[in-house]
Amino acid sequence: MLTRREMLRVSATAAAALAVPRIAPAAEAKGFTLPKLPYAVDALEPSIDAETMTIHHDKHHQAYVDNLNKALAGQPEWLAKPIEEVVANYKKLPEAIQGAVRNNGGGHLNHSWFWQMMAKPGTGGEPKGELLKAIETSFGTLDGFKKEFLSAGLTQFGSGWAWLVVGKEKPLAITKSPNQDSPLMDGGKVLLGCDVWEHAYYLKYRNLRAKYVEAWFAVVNWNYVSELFAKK
Ligand code: MN3
Repeated sequence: MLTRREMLRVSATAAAALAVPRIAPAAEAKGFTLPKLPYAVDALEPSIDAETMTIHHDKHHQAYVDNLNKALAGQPEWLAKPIEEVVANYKKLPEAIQGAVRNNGGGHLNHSWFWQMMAKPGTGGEPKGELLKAIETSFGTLDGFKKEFLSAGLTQFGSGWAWLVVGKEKPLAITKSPNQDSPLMDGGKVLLGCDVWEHAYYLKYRNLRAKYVEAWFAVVNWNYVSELFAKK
């Protein structure tokens, strides 16, 4: 049996809950969330199998998001910033959390780009116009680009990424980075990135990273790369 005082408290709480919908104010930082894939998990087959896509997106990318939110739990103003801003400025954070934000913020940003930089085979278009001109000026031909990009992916020792970025001497340049480091951390402008961590290919390609990157070229979303290039 509830005492009269307890009953009053219970009903007062219930009334308050009814009267005041508990909606968090817009300014309250909720942290980062996992973006939805822009296609079905099997859309990029045969280049990328559905199981790899599912684990890569639902588990690996989710973990970067969760760990980034944990690392920034005491920094609500940082939780409200665009992820690009967090990654570009992580060295302004307290030293104790810089490493976690570098790894997990980089992971969140790189993967958020990566999903959009791919498209169902036959739907991503081909480089044309100004982008094609820039590729030819920088690498001779589209095949020249692919060769150099593949080489960056293969010579990245251990986990990391191969990147196509806006160049300094030529219009475009190819770089690579270890772990989840992002060219944005050094002010680079990213146009295309390929995840060469084993988690991106090992289920299907085992140790054959070259086979994965070659197959990956068939699902590059050149339409998206062109949009980024136009905004560079
Ligand atoms: Mn990955």
